[in-house]
This record gives sequence, structure tokens and C-alpha cells, in this order.
Amino acid sequence: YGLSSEHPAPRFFRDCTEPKKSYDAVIIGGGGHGLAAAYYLAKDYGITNVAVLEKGYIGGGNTGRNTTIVRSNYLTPEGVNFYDASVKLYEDLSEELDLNLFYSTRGHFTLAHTESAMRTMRWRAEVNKHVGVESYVVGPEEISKACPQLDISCSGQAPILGALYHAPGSVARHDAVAWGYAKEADRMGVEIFQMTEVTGIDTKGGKVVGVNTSKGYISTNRVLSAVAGFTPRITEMVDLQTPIVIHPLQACVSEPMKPWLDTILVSGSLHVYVSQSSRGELVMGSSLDPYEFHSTRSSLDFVEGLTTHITDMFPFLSNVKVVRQWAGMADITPDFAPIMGKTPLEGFYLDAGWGTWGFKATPISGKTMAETIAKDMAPDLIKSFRLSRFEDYELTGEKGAASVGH
Ligand code: FAD
Ligand code: PYC
Repeated sequence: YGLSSEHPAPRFFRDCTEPKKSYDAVIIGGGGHGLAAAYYLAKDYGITNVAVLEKGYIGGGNTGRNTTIVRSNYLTPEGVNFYDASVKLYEDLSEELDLNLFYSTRGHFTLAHTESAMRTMRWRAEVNKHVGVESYVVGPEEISKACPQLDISCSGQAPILGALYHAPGSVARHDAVAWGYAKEADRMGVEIFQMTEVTGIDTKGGKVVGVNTSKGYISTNRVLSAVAGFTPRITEMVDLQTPIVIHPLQACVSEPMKPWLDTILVSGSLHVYVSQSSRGELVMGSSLDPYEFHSTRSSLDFVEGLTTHITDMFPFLSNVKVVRQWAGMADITPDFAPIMGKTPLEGFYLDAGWGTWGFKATPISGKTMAETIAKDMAPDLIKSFRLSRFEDYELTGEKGAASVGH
């Protein structure tokens, strides 16, 4: 592995260009999820003859477009347990991947402006406490203490009645997560191919036998699709139906400022979430765009609506500039929970339905999908996310905990 003077060890990962004829497993998608699955396949199961195929550059999908909020204050016990396992992996991940992920625990407030929102906060707090996750309801005084700059009346538009406070709420450096997993997976022998698109999936007798790619045919009997907003294009290749629809989710950042916002704030009613990044920018987003659209175009409408509400909360920001805006393609499910595990096609595994909530799940989804592929059986932690739940009408309703308005 690149230790001669002619081929020194790469700083991050090798520049793989020509795939081999065959691999033990092929992962479609070099986002955080695909790369994490490759890493845990190698680390936990010694399966290293693996190719990760990425049609663009690693982390260039939703992994590099998200607002990096990590939390486990969900609504269902299944969701809370799953995301809590991810938070625990994140806490040691910089050390494990030997890369500074700028993982920063800030505390997360979900603001409630109505009595019905307060009811949902109490409900989530009770489920969280029951599972052992630190979340509780606080009043306006505690919110003001944590964030004195916030106008509790929101310029008189929507006075804040209280919030769900979640102590482990964190932010991290998103592309570092992808690069860290890539670096360590590569070190163990996984091959990562950028600018390599999967164009078809070859099956025989109800089993996967290979993939067609822009760099030729690769035979394999295990394929993981981890392509977020591109999921319908991959599932079409194998005639698999899912209830996923694609909606754009937009975000933006302000010019950098000295640190002043210590916490992460979310307001469902004002359709705003905001935190301050390690380089001083306010990282902000709002609701999903209300139409299905397979595009990463961002709009003036978004930034106007968002900044109106941000200045309701923080009138002093009215002269601060927005310097960048963008969109990602969110793969939304009817119950706002992911779709993970085996599928009716033998050897075809799905890691999808990550919508607006999947960055926080990157470590645990990688770990549990690696286990699913290695053992051809999904672990208990992800059983409630199985695709067949939609046929059985056993949904895992997380809409009330999704953070982003819908
Ligand atoms: P991606 O990072 O999208 O990776 C999939 C990759 O597959 C892409 O790089 C793509 O190029 C590649 N691909 C697609 N088709 C093919 C093909 N045919 N062949 C080869 N490669 C292919 N989640 C949170 O938890 N917290 C947040 O604060 C948060 N904020 C968000 C804000 C925005 C604006 C957006 C858009 C999303 C947000 N999310 C958030 C959701 C989160 O970003 C995603 O759920 C998560 O990043 C999905 O990761 P992934 O690795 O599955 O997908
Ligand atoms: O899941 O916490 C979240 C989130 C915030 C913004 C987008 N998703």
C-alpha cells in the first residue's frame, strides 16, 4: 500500500481509475453512507474486496450540502435508539478516523410557538427520557439564558412558549466525515472510484450478478445502493418500487461573524434552523420545497422567506449578508423514516429514504448496512426501517421529529 518512494502513501485515498472485473461487494454512491458502509465492511467483517462507485466526487451529494445537525431527539423509541447509537459513534469518530471532524456539541433547542407544538415537545421529551436520551422541556427564561440574542417574541410574530432542549445536539464538518471514512476504508483495501457512474444492474434468476458502469462491467453478487436523492433512478434499474419522492431542500450561509451563537436553534413554526459553524458563518435552512423536483437549483424565494423569519428571531442580523445558497435532493418517505436493509432481489441492499435527516445517521447506517451485507440479515436496530413496512402498514412515524417543515 503505497509505501515505496515512487508510490508514497496518499494523504487521503488512492487515485483508483480502472475497476477490476469483479468485487465481493459494490457500493453505489460515495456519500457519507456509502463510504461508511465500505469502512465498516472492511473493519468489522474483513471484507475489503469492495468498490465504491461515485458518479461525481465523494461527498458532492447531500453529504456535502447538509446543515450538519446531529441529534437523537426523535419521536419513536425505534428512532431514538437508532439515532442515539449514531451520536455515540460520532462522539469518538474524529479519533477513530484520525481526522478532525470539528464535532462540536452545542445543545439543540426545538422552539415551540403554540400549545400544540408544546404538546409534541413534551411527548418527545418523555420518549427520549424513557430511552435514556437527555432531552427535556424548558421555558422561555432558559432559552433566553442560553441565547440572549434571541427575541423571544420573534418581533411579535410568533412568541416562543418553550422548547425541547436536547443536550447532545451537535454539528460537525460534513465533507470531513466523507473524507475520513474514505481515507480509512482505502487504507484497508477498499477501492474508491470517482467519476464512475452505475448505469445498470445485471440480475439472473432473482439475484444480482453485476453492474454496468461508465467504466465497464463489474461482476458482483452484492450491491448496496446508497444514493439518497438518486434512489428512484437506481431502483428503476431493478424494477423495485418504493414510496420515495424527491423534493429539493435548500440551505445557505451568512458571511462569517465572531462566535455568538452557541446553540442550535430550530423553529418548526417559522420554518427556520440555524447554527454557527466553526468558521463563523450562520448555517441556515428552512422547509422542503413543496413540489417534487429532481434538481439542485436554489431560489430567491427560499432565501427571502428564510431571512424574513431569521430577522424576526434576530432583528440585529438585518444587515448581515447571505454569501452562498444551494440545494440538495431529499429522498422523502411517507413516514419520515429511512428505508434500510434487504430487498426482494437477492444481493441488492437499500440504504435510502434519508430525506432531510440522514447526515446524523451516517455512522450507524454504515455500520448496520455493513452488517446486513456481511450476514445477509438486517440487525434488530434497523428492522423497523425495512422496505416491507409500507406493504404491512407498520410505519415508523417520525414526521413530528423531522426538524424541517413539510
Ligand atoms: P449523498 O451524500 O447524496 O451521496 C449519494 C451519492 O451517490 C452522491 O454523491 C451521488 O453523486 C452518488 N450517485 C448517485 N447516483 C449514482 C450512480 N448511478 N452511480 C454512482 N454514483 C451515484 N441531515 C441531518 O441529519 N442533519 C441536517 O442538518 C441535515 N440538513 C440537510 C440540509 C440540506 C440542505 C439537505 C439537502 C439535506 C440535509 N440533511 C440533513 C440530509 C442529509 O444531507 C442526507 O440524508 C445525507 O447526507 C445522505 O447521505 P448519503 O451518503 O446517503 O447521500
Ligand atoms: O434532521 O436535524 C435535522 C435537520 C436539520 C435540518 C435539516 N435536517
